[in-house]
Amino acid sequence: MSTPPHTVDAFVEAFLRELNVGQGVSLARSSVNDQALALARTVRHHLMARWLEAIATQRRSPVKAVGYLSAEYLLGRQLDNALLATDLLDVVREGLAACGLDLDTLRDAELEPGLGNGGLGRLAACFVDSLATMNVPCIGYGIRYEYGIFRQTFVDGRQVEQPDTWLTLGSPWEFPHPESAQQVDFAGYTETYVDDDGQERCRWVSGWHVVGVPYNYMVPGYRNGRVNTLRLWSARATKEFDLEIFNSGDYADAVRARTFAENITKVLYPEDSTPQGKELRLQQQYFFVACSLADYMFEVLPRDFDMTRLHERIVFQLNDTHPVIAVPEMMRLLVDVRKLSWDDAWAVTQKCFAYTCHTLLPEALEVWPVDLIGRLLPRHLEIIERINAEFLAEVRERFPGDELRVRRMSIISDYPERGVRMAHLATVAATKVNGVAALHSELLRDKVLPDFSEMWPERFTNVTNGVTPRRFLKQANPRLSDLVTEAIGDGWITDLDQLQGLEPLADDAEFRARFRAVKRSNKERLADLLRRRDGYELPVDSMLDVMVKRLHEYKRQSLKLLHVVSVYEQIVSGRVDPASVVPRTVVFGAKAAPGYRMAKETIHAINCVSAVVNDDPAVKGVLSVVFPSNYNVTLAESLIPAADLSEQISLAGKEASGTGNMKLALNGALTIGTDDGANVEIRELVGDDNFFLFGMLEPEVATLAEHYVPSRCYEEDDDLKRAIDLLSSGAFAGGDRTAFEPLVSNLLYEDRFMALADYRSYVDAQSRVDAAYRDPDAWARAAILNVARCGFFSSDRSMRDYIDRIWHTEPAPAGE
Ligand code: B1H
Repeated sequence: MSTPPHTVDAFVEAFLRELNVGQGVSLARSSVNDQALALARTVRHHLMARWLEAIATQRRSPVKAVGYLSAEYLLGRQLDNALLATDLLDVVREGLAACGLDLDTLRDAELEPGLGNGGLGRLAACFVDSLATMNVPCIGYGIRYEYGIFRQTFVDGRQVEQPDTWLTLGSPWEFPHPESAQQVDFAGYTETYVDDDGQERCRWVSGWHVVGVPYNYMVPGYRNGRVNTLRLWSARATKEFDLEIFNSGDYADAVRARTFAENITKVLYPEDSTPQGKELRLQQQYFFVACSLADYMFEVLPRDFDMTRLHERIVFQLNDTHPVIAVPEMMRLLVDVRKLSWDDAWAVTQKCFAYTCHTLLPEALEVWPVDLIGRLLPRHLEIIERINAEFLAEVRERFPGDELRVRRMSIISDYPERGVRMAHLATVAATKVNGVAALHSELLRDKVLPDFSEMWPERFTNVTNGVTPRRFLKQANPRLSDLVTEAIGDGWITDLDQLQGLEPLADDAEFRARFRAVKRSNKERLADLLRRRDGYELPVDSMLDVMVKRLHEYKRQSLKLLHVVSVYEQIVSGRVDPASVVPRTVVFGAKAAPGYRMAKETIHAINCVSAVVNDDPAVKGVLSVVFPSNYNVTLAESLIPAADLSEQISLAGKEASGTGNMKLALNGALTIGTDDGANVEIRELVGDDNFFLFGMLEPEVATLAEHYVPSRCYEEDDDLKRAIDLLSSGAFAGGDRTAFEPLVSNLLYEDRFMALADYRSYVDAQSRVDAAYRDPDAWARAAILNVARCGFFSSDRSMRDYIDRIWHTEPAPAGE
């Protein structure tokens, strides 16, 4: 198969054929959806030949591959990415115009696959993009959720979740392969038996099973001809279920059984950082890793492959603890199925896994009840118990007589109930354990897993996160990309350090003027979108102050809200002359987990404040607050390029890394931020003068935590008191004084993430922001330096670090 020619005529011909033959409609009678599907299919043809080639080469060649195991991939729209990778943008725009069609309209018809919650899922998408661009063989394994992250709507300012029906009109980017389905067992019991050569062995007699059908997605590298694969699994009822329907008197019951099986991949858990002990979630986790390991070990590798050499062909990266059940699953496959000895199997398994931790919040470390694992995966529980027994024997040998340490380190905890600590299991099994930013990796070593890092210091490492410059600069910000390319050439697209070449231009007045014009036109583009999408009037002349991320108390959207209320209060009370205020538009974008009460209260408060502020003539032209609903990758691509100020204000020591912080800085926003996560590295690189630092440092946080009384901050700071009093006064809730009671009480009497303690420092830093923004030219200079100095945050660099420090893989021979 060959790649179609890169001409407008060839495109038009292929597009019309797809429309007529693929969709079965004429151009004249086709709907936008018909056209969008036909367009996608036409574009994907350009990647097809390369894809087949990459798959064939990988089967033939012995190059070690990366198996990225992730419960989430937040991919964003596929069409733009494919146009970029194939360099077809101009051809397609022109070809469609010749057919009387508009590319942007068709683009907007695509619903993004929202198969992730936030940063962790988007990181996985950036990583597979980078690996393809770097020509490194990788299979991304995950789950094809029928409903991805919920669609957020606001009703009376409150979040209401709607199902994300991204598949209803069909997804042209996926390729189902039912012939490669895998069976996945659950429940039942284990028994010993004597096999043919007289050996006593164990086997698992399962209670029920489902099949996993893989759906392949193309992961194109940037104009390098490589296409890797993302393989997402979908659960189906097995033939036995069908037979049951046939035989059963109770048809409805049998159909229910089918639904039960297919429920496994029905919906993404809309949780972020607070996993709940949901059985279905454990089923999802096991389902996808069981499919993935069997797929790689028994389908991708030759049938007779010597499994003692498995680590020469694959390394599985565990994206947080969600796929960690893969560890006992690999042991089961090697010992029970392939009949390796336990010791040989463990030696290989330990070389095949590496583990990335993404959190510092203790409640986000998954612990599965032993009872649940025993019921759902009885053989895996036995395997975990044996791994633990051998591990604890090693601990006792290293630290004789230290039974407290043994209890702290045990994979199985006793309290509050018997549970399997998945982070411990991962750490015991992994060749390497990494955090996602320098500070996070340090805290991970010293505070989260100190006993483990003492025992195995060489096992711990850091890989600072990164973001793909293709999607988040080249594609999302075409105007800035063009300006950069005109100045330094286009090598930055695959070698982001080249942005350093912009440094001298920060001192070039003409370049600064052009940079400012780009920012402004990005704001205009955003204003157009928000007008159509949410009915907001975005003042394009004001500072665009952006806080976009999942809603979580540790991220402290409430602190940002207190700042907004303070500014508003000072103007309406007459203490500050509006003419002296730097005009600002504050943009929030955030989804709250549906069961997260305080997060939802915060959303409600932001919307209520927004409604009053935007309607008050006293602050017109000076302060406005916009909160477009349903923040997702697509919206991020319009918002980030328009931002002036990036809010990264988590309590120090709580945000593992952050990646929005990188995207915003790379697009020329200045950061106001705490000394947390990757902010630390951003500040080091861009320089103190080009970053607004505030707030306690992590050690201060740890000290204050011992005696923190938030209400004292309220009593002692007059501006804070006025802001909180105004919030409680009913002024933003039609006179209802109880409207924000849960939020306000939480801040005054609990404030686990110390928003009030950092308030003074934060508003002072905001005054420095205002002062800096008054000099637009100096601001532009600082913004350009942010762009020039953020090359480090390319996910290509992250991948290089994983390769050097963890995977030890190589790029595939090109075009073999
Ligand atoms: C991150 C998660 C997460 N850390 C549980 N942990 C989830 C945990 O559905 N769940 O149960 C979902 C997500 N997500 C984020 O990962 C960190 O908070 C960010 O700081 C980090 O940048 C990102 C990528 O490393």
